[in-house]
This record gives sequence, structure tokens and C-alpha cells, in this order.
Amino acid sequence: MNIINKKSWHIDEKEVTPKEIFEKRRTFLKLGAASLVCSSSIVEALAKEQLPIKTLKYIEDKNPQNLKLNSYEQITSYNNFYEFTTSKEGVKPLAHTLNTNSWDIVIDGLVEKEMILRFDEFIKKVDLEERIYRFRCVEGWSMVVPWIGFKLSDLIKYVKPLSSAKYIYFETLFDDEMFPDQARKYFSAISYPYVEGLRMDEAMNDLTILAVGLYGSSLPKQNGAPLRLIVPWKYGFKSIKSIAKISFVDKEPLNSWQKENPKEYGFYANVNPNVDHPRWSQKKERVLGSFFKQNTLMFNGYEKEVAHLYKDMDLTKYI
Ligand SMILES: Nc1nc2c(c(=O)[nH]1)N[C@H]1C(S)=C(S)[C@@H](COP(=O)(O)O)O[C@H]1N2
Ligand SMILES: [Mo]
Repeated sequence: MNIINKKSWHIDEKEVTPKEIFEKRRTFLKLGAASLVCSSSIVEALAKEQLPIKTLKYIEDKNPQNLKLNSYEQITSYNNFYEFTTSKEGVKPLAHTLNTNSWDIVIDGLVEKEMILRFDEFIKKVDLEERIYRFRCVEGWSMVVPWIGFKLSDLIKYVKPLSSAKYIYFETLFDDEMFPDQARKYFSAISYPYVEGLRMDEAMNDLTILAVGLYGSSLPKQNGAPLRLIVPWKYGFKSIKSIAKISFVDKEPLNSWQKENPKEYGFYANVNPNVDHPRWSQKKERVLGSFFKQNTLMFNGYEKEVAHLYKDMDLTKYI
């Protein structure tokens, strides 16, 4: 009889692995790679680095200009997302009520065929790329973010707008069970849904993306999950979060901040150090985490790529 004895050096995995990790490994095998995040050592290491696990596949941005990235912690802890609260530090602890499961995006207006895009399905059809961009809020703070996203022009080509479509219009989800400030009704900070718009040539520009992630991982809720617009040469308020509807229209749409205060905010909102906000200068900005201010750049540093879009326009008038 041939009895296979366990070799003396063979140690059962159970004996060397702390019970907890062993159990988790089993769950991991059942659930797939996503629950790898559970391993406590990985969680600890990531907390120290303050970086998420890279879960997205994308073409890396080589960062030719050597922009200095803000940390994951900075980008995800200081937010403007009025649907939750007007407190920038207050958004992150509240953002868990945003449910991004089975997210739909309504496409309507001047298109060949109106449709509903399932986010989970559509994301498989696009090529993701990293875009390391400066991001400048109209309030005078800024940051550098490694977004992951796809070109808005890819979505536009996919949904086929009619030639009569001159502008694109976006809406953030309206759901007063997910967004506490929407539930305040008459006492809300601003009127909802949050809305934004771009001229079609701005929307088709190569710099304009729909972001679905940052630092290699899907977008945190406080940054506008599951997808938000990024228009890096415009003030941050144009970069509408948690988009649930995209319409193609023939007239310039109103955007939320123009609705709230038309004397102070316009449709274009191009970053421009030479045109001050009625209540403060736009010449300088403070990068999150820095003590000193730095000069704000024309079109936020993207003049070469976008100045031609506005060549015959008086930028002191079209704010
Ligand atoms: N739906 C929605 N989108 C929004 C906002 C908002 O309050 N609600 N704030 C805007 C402003 S003013 C800025 S500066 C950016 C902030 O993005 P961040 O929190 O990812 O830095 O989101 C923009 N998009
Ligand atoms: Mo902003």
C-alpha cells in the first residue's frame, strides 16, 4: 500500500495564517478580487499612503508638465457638493447616502434617438485615460488632480446629436432621500437639480472629459460618483457632479450659478486672472495644502488648447 505522508516541512495554511485572514481569504475566493481590500495589512498600508487600490484600467498620463499632484486625502476631504452641505469638510462624512448602484443617464433632446445609458454597461464601451489637470474653483482655491475618465466627445459621437444641437446640458441626480440639502426644499442652499451647460465646440474639445475615477480608482461619492464633468480651463462649478441627464439643445442653457446670481456668474466661466469676480480678485489662487498663493493662469494654463474657441469674444463681457 502506498501511503502518501505529508512531508515534515509541509505546513497547513491554517496553521500559519491568523484565523481572521484565513476566513477573509476564503471570502475573497468566493467574492473575487474586490474583497482583497479586506486584508487588514493592505488597508493599513493604504491608509498610510492615503491612496486607494487601483481598480481601473486606463492609459497613464505621463505628466509632461510635471504638475505636483495634490494628495488623495486633500482631493477627497475638501469638496463643494451643495446637495449634501455647503461645508467643504462636511461633504465627505455625509456622502455615503448617495447610492450609485444601477445608475442611469437619460439622453434626450436633439439626438437621433433618445435613450437611457446604463452607467455600468456604457463604461465598458469607452477607453479610459488618466488626465492630470489643474482644477481652479471660482472661490480662489485650486488643486492638481489625476482624474480617470473618457472624452465627452466619445459619448457625444455615440449618442449622435442632430446638427441643430448647439449646446449640451447636464443635470445632477435629483433624489431627496440621497441628498439632504435637496430634502430641505424651500430652505435648500440653491435650487435643484444642479444644472450646467457647454457650447458644442467646448464639449467636443479634447480636454473635456467625463471623469469616473481619480488616483486609479473609481470616483469617491464626495467627488461626484459615478460620473462627473471635468472642463479644466473653466471654474470648478462648471464641472457638474453625479450626472443623471444629458440633453442636446439649440439655445444656451442657464447653469445653476447663473440662475442663483446672474450678476456674478455667467455661462462661460473661463478661468481668467484679468477679470475679477465682483467681490474678489481672480489674479491669484491658493493650492490646497500650500501657504502661499500662486498666480492664476489664463484659461487655467490651457490657453494653447482652448483660446481659439473664444477668439472673437469679449471675455470681460462673456464671463
Ligand atoms: N452637483 C454639483 N456639482 C458640483 C457642485 C455642487 O455643489 N453640486 N459644486 C461645483 C463646484 S463649485 C466645484 S469647485 C467642484 C468641486 O469638485 P470637488 O469637490 O471634486 O473638488 O464641483 C462642482 N460641481
Ligand atoms: Mo467652486
